[in-house]
Amino acid sequence: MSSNVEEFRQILSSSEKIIVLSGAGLSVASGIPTFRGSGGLWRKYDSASLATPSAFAENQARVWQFFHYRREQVLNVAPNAAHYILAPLTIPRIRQSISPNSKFTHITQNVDGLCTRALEETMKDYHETDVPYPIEMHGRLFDVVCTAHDCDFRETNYNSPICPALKGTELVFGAGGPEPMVRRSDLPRCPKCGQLCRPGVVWFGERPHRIYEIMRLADEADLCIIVGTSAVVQPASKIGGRVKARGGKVALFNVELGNHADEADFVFLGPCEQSLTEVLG
Ligand code: BJW
Ligand code: ZN
Repeated sequence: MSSNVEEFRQILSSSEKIIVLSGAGLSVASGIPTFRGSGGLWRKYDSASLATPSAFAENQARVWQFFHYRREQVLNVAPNAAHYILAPLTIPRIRQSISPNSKFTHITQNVDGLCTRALEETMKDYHETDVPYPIEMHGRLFDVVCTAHDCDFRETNYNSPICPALKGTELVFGAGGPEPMVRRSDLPRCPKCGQLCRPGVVWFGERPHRIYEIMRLADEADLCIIVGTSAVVQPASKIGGRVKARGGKVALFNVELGNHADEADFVFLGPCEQSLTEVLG
C-alpha cells in the first residue's frame, strides 16, 4: 500500500480504462451530511423506515418529508473542490495531459447531483458539449417518478417546495420536531395519470441503475479510484474487489481506511477535497 503521489500518477498516465467510484464523502465539503459517519443521516434517522419500498408503502408522507428536506438542503449548496477536480477528467481533451488515451467513467452513489452540476459548469468553461455524464447508480434526489405500473412518467424537477403541502416541513424534519401531518392526496402527483409520485432514488432492495454496465466497467478497468465511500452498501462495495481480481489497481481517497483497505494499492488519507487536489490537481 503506497501513498506516493508520483507512483500513483505513473499508474494513472499508463491506465487505459479508469473508473472513479464516489460516495457521500465527496459532498461533505459542500455541507451535505454522510449516511454513516458522525452526523450521518442513518445515525439520526432509521434507514428502514425512510429508504425502502416498504417504508414508502407504509407512510408516503413521512418518506416524502425526508426527501423534501434533503432536496431543500441540496438546493442551497454548491459543488466543492473535489467535484471540480474530478469533472475535467471526464473531458478527453483535458485528461490528455495526465492520462493520454484513456477511457474514464465516474460512477457515483450520490443522489445530490453535484457531480453532474460540476461537470456541466466545466463543460461550459471548456466549450464542450458531448461528454459522458457520471453514472448516478442510486438515482437522483431531483428525479420524480410515477408509482403507477402502467405509467412511464419520470421528470427532473427542481421545484422548491416540490408541492405546497411540504413547504416548511423541512424545518421540522431537520430539527427533529413532531412529524407534521401531510395528507397523501397532497403529496406530489403524476401530471399524466394522477397517481402518487415517488422520489427517483434507489432504495434498499431495489436494483441500482445501469448495474450490469457498471460491473462490466469494473471487470475491464485497470484503475479504480474510490472516493469518500464507506463501501458497506452492495453492490457498489464489490466494485473495487472486481477491479483487483482482474489485476487492476485500486486507489482510496478517504478520511479513514474503512472496508477497502485490503484491496487498496494506494491510499490517500484525508479530506478528499484536499487530497484529490494535491494528487490530481
Ligand atoms: C470522506 C470525507 C471527506 C467523510 N473526504 N471521505 C439485507 C436486507 C436488505 C438488503 C440487503 C441486506 N443485506 C444486503 C443487502 C443489499 C443492500 C445493502 O448493501 N445493504 C447493506 C447496508 C446491508 N443493498 C441494496 O439493497 C442495493 N440493491 C441491491 O443490492 O440490489 C440487488 C441487485 C444487485 C445487483 C444486480 C441486481 C440486483 C441498493 C442500495 C441502495 C442504497 N440507497 C442509499 C439511499 C439512497 C436514497 C437516499 O439518499 O436516501 O444510497 S443508502 C445510502 O448508502 C445512499 C448511498 O449512496 C449509499 C452509500 O453510502 P456512502 O456513499 O458510502 O456513504 P457513507 O456515509 O456510508 O460513507 C461516507 C464515507 O465518506 C465514509 O467512508 C467517510 O469516512 C468518508 N468521508 N468525509 C473523503 N471529506
Ligand atoms: Zn403516472
